Amino acid sequence: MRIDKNQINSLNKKALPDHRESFEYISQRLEGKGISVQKLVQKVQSFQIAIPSWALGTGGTRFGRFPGGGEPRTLEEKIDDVGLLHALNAGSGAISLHIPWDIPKDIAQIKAHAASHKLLFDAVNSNTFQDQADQEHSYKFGSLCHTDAQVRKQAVNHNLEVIRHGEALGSKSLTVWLADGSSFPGQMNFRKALQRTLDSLKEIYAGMPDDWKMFIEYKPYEPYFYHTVIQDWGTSHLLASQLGERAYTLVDLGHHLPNTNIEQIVATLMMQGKLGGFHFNDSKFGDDDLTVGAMKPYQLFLIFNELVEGMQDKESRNPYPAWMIDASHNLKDPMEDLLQSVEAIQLAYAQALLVDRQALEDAREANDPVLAQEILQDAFRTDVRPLIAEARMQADAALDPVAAFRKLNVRENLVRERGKKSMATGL
Ligand SMILES: [Mn+2]
Repeated sequence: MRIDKNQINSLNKKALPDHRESFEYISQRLEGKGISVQKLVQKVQSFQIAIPSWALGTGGTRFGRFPGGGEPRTLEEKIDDVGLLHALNAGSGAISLHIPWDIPKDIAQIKAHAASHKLLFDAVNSNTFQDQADQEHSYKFGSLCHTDAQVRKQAVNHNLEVIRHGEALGSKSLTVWLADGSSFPGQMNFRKALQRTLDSLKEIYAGMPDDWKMFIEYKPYEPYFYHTVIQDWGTSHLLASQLGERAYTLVDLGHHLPNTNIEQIVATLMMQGKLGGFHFNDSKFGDDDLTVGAMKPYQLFLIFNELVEGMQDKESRNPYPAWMIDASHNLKDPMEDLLQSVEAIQLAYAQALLVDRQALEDAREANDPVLAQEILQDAFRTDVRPLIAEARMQADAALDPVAAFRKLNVRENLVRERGKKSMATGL
C-alpha cells in the first residue's frame, strides 16, 4: 500500500479550519515573544527520527505475543511501512536495520526502494544476544566478553559483516548493544569481562570505514540480572574514550534504573563531545519500551532542554546526534504507536526550542530557582501541537497522522495484502 498525496490533502482540507484557528493563536503568542514561528516550523521539519525495523511488528513479552496481522514479512515490506509513516508525518525519514534479519539480497533494488519512499538508512544494529541456527558458537555466556576467544572472534566477525551490509546501503554508523553479563555473583570476572569487551570492540572499530561512527549502548540489567558488562553511561563512555574519536555513547531512555537523572547524563556526555545517539521510548518500571512521552513527558522535555542547549552551543564538540525510536508494542498497532512516538519527540523538541535561554541563564546566575522553574514550565506548558501539525502540512503530510492512518484504513489494507498471520522478524 502507498499513500497518495491527494488522499492526505483531502483529509487535511476537512481539518483545516480548526487547524488555522489554533495555529494563528499560537503564532500570535510566540511572535509576540519575539520567536519566529516559521523558523520553528522549519526546525521541526528537519528533525528526522529513524524507525527501527524491529518496531514494525508486534513485540510482546516473554509471556505472550498478540499480533494484529499485516506485519511486514520482508525487508522491502519493512521499508514500505516506514514509507507509510513518513508519508503521514514527514518526520520518519530513515530506517535502522537489524542484522541478520534485514540482510539485503539485492543492494541496488533495496536502495532504490528506500529512495522511492524518500528514506535513508540510519545506524545498523548487530545482534549477539541470541544464537542463530547456522552459527558455530553459542552466546549463552556472552559474546564480545566471552571467555573463549573463538566465541569473541565470531561476535567480532558478525559486527564486521553488519558494517559491510550497512556500508553497501549508505549507513554511516554501527550501534552495538550487548546483552553480555552474568546472573549470579561470582559467575564472571568483572575486570576480565570488561577488558575482553574493550579488546573485541577495538577490532570492530578498526574495521569501520573512516567516516563511520560507533555507538555503544549501555543497560544496567536484563537479560542478565546480576551484572551487565556495559552497565551505565560511565562504562560506555570509558569504552568510547579508549576506542577513539569516532566512538560514542548511545543513550536509550529505558536503560536506566528508576529516577536516574537522564538529562544530566545528556549534558555530561555533550560536554565531553561523546553523545552519539538516542533511543527514544518511555517506561514506568524498567526497559518497558512504551510509547515515547506516554509516561513522563516532562522528563522528555527536560532531556530535550539539554539536547537543544548542547546543540546550540557553538563551542560544543559534540556531533549532531542520531535519533531513533527503540520501542516495542504488545497492545497497540505498532504503526500507530510509532506515529504517537514521533509526535511526542517533536513536541518535546519544539517546547525545548521555546525556552528563553538567556533568561534561564540569568536566573541560574542569580540563584533564582523559582524563576528558572517558571521559564522551563512556561515552555513545557505551551501547547505546540498546532506548530507540529503545521510543519507536517507544509511538508505534504497529514495534519493528524493517527486519524489519517485510520481513515485511510492502512492496517486493513496491509492485512489484505500480507495476511492476518504475517509475522515480522527481528523483534
Ligand atoms: Mn536501544
